[in-house]
Amino acid sequence: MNNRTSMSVPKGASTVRSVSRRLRIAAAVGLGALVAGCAQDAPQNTFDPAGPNAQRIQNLQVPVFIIAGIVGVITLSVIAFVVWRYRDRGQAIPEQTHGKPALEIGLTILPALILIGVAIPTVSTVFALAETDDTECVINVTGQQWWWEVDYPVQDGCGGISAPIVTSGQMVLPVDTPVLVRGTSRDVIHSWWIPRLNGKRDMVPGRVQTNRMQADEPGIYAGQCTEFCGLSHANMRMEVIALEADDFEVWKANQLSDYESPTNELALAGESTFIAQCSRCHQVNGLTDGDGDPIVSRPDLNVYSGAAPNLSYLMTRTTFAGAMFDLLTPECRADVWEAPPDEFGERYLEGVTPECLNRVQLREWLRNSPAEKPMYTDPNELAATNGLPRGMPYLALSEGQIDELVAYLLERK
Ligand code: HEC
Ligand SMILES: [Cu+2]
Repeated sequence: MNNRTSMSVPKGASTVRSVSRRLRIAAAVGLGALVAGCAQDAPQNTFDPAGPNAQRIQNLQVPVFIIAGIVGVITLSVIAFVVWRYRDRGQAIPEQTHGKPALEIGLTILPALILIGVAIPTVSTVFALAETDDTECVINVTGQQWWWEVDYPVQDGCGGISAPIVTSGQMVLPVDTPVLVRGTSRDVIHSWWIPRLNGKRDMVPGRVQTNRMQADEPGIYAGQCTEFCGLSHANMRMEVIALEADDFEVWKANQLSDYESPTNELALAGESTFIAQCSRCHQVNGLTDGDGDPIVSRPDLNVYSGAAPNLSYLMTRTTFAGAMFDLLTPECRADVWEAPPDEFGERYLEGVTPECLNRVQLREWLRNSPAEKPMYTDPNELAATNGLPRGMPYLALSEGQIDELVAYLLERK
């Protein structure tokens, strides 16, 4: 007994020291994470709204956070005080009592009032966020493992769209315009989330869910799939690109421009290689065969989800493969990301120039895409997907074919 007491003193002291050290480390890490999370240049900062829907969420989450914080601090302080003040010092057990109606009723009514105070703005915000009546433009998104297809149906909205536009990874929209996003999925449940523009919206196979997008300023608004959707879930990203109205007109015109035949020999060889190796999955609008007949891709027969990105204007976007990789070199990418709002449109519309193309990454992708973006944990899984690949398969291309394909793709804008 004596022995144990005398030993427990130094041991207890060192435990207290190491606990307080751990607490200090935890506090430092926590504070660091908080500061990093709130940094203005964090592209997915939900506390930095850039459009009316995100602003509504902000107007709700800040007061709720403060109320919850105050309640939390009071509750924890009272607990700490009681634990310390009435700790066991060998005193007699106090007289046991039962029931204190005033306190019980009071402590029921008070939290109920607080919850009602939080519920009223919460419910009204939920309804306000679901509002899409004022939208002026329709853009569809379809999730699949592991990228988003974005398409623009023919409409008078968005300044008028005369033929369907299909792209991937980046949703381009006019600034200051409320846009109706209609979303669904071709395989499993995904979730569309652009934190600076709006809350999350699950995209469910067989359903169409809506989300209102509106950006106050030109620029890039990053997001990522937020519903676990399989192996490469973490690599399923997306970006909303907001452009001034006149820049948006230029973008639209580019997306509907006629097919341009390759301008040099390498790219011409690339066209044939593309037809032989890629066109069964990837559409390039306006591409024709020897007889002048249009070449129509059949991803429905060749990919499990039934779709592959449209590559007609690949070089008008700045990322690829579910916005996982940059089509731009780091310097050129920084140029676009850091452009001030009034210069952003011009930079973005330049697209990918030969000097700016991230050749290394694009070549890696063509060399062996499943090695770049994990698509199967086990190749036997192919049996589970009807023998069709999920994502882009390994195609055993030669370095020469890759040279040709890069030259060909570089002109797709
Ligand atoms: C069996 C179908 C299939 C074939 C054949 C195929 N791909 Fe793909 N490819 C895909 C799918 C599916 C994706 C989307 C993968 C992802 O992002 O996870 C993709 C993505 C891409 C992307 C990124 C596009 C974007 O906007 O994100 C490029 C570039 C590409 N493929 C080029 C090629 C080229 C060049 C060939 C021919 C050598 C080719 N692919 C052959 C299915 C295919
Ligand atoms: Cu997903």
